[in-house]
Amino acid sequence: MPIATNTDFTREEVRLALRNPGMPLEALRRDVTPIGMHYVLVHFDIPDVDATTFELVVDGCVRTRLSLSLDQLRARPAVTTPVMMECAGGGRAHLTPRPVSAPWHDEAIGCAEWTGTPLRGVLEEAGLLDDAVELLFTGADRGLDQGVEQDYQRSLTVDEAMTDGVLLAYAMNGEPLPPPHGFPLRLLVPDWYGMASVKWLRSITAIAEPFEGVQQTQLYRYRRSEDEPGTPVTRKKPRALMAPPGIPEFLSRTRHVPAGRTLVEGRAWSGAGAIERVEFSADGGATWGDARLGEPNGRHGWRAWSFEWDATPGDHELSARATDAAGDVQPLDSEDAWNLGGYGVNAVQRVVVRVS
Ligand SMILES: Nc1nc2c(c(=O)[nH]1)N[C@H]1C(S)=C(S)[C@@H](COP(=O)(O)O)O[C@H]1N2
Ligand SMILES: [Mo]
Repeated sequence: MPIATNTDFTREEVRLALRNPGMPLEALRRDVTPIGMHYVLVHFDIPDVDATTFELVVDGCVRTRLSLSLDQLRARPAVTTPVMMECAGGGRAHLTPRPVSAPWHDEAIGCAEWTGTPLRGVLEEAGLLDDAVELLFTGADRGLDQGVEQDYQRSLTVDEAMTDGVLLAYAMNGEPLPPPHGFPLRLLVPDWYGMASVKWLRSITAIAEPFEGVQQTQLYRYRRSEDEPGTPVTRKKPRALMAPPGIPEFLSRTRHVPAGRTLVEGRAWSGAGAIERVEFSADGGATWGDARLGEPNGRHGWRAWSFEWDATPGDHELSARATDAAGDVQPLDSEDAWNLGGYGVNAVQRVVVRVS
C-alpha cells in the first residue's frame, strides 16, 4: 500500500470511501443495525449472482464432494444470531503516516442479526480427510491487488473453521442478503475482523497446504516494514464507541450539548470474548469513570454501555475505553497501534463537544 504523510485525503481514498459507506455513529444506540446503516467493504466489484442456479461447492480433501443449492442450504439446521462486524482497517485514517486504502475513522462497524447454517455441519457431511489442514473460501468477485489478478479468497485452519458460531449465512435482519453484503451466501466468522467473512461465497476447498494468496500472506498482516513477514490479523481487538451526544455542526461535526446531565450511550465489543468493563472520560483521557454495562447481546453481538455525564460549559473531549475478558485494554494513542496496513487501530475514540 502507498503511504500518505499529510492529513489530506487522496482522490483514491475519496472514491473508496464513497463506494464503501460506514455506519453512522448514531446507530450505536441500537442493539441491531438496520441493513442500510451497516458498513460495507467491497474490494473489487459486487458480482451479479443468479440465486436460482447458484450452488455452493465443497471439494478438495473431502470424502464426498458436495454441491448445495440455496434451498438445500436453507433446509439445513438454521441459527439466527447478532454478530458484530468490523473491518480490520477501522481507525486507519487516524494514523500519520497513513496507508492509502479505505480511509476509515471509527465507522467500519455494524451488528446485524444473521441467519445461516453452521459451517461445521456441512464440513462434517463432506468428511474432511486427514491431509486437510485448511479450508479455502472463494468469492464470486475477481480483481487485481498487489499486482496480482485474483478471486477474493481467504482461508481458515480446520480448527478455526469448525469453531461454534461460524456460519454460512443467507439472511441479514430476516431479509435475503443485500448484494453489497454477499448475496446470496456468505461466510461469517464472528470473532474475527471482517476480511475472514467471505461474501458471494461460491466454493469451500479443503487443502493440504496452508493458503498463500494475496489476502492471506501479503495483506492483513501486522508489520511495521515490508521486510518482515509480520503476524496475521485475526480476532477483533476490544473497542468501545459512543453515539456522539447532542447535535452536530454540519461541516466540522463538532457536537453542541446543553449544560446539565447528559446520558452518553454506546456499544463495546471484542473478538476475545466478553466485554468486562467500559470507562468514560470527558477530559481527553486524563481521568476515567466506570460506565454502566447493559446485558450482553448474544455471544457475538456488541454490549450496550452508558454514562451519566454532568456537562459543564466549555469545550470537552469525550472518550470511551473497553477492557475485554482477556484483560486487553484499548490504547489511548493510535500511533501505539501503528502498522503498515493500518489494521486493528483500536485507539480510544475522541469526540469534541461544545457545552453551552
Ligand atoms: N468476496 C468478498 N468477501 C469479502 C470482501 C470482499 O471484498 N469480497 N470484503 C471483506 C472485508 S475486508 C470486510 S470488512 C467484510 C465486509 O462485510 P460487509 O460489507 O457485509 O460489512 O467483507 C469481507 N468479505
Ligand atoms: Mo475489511
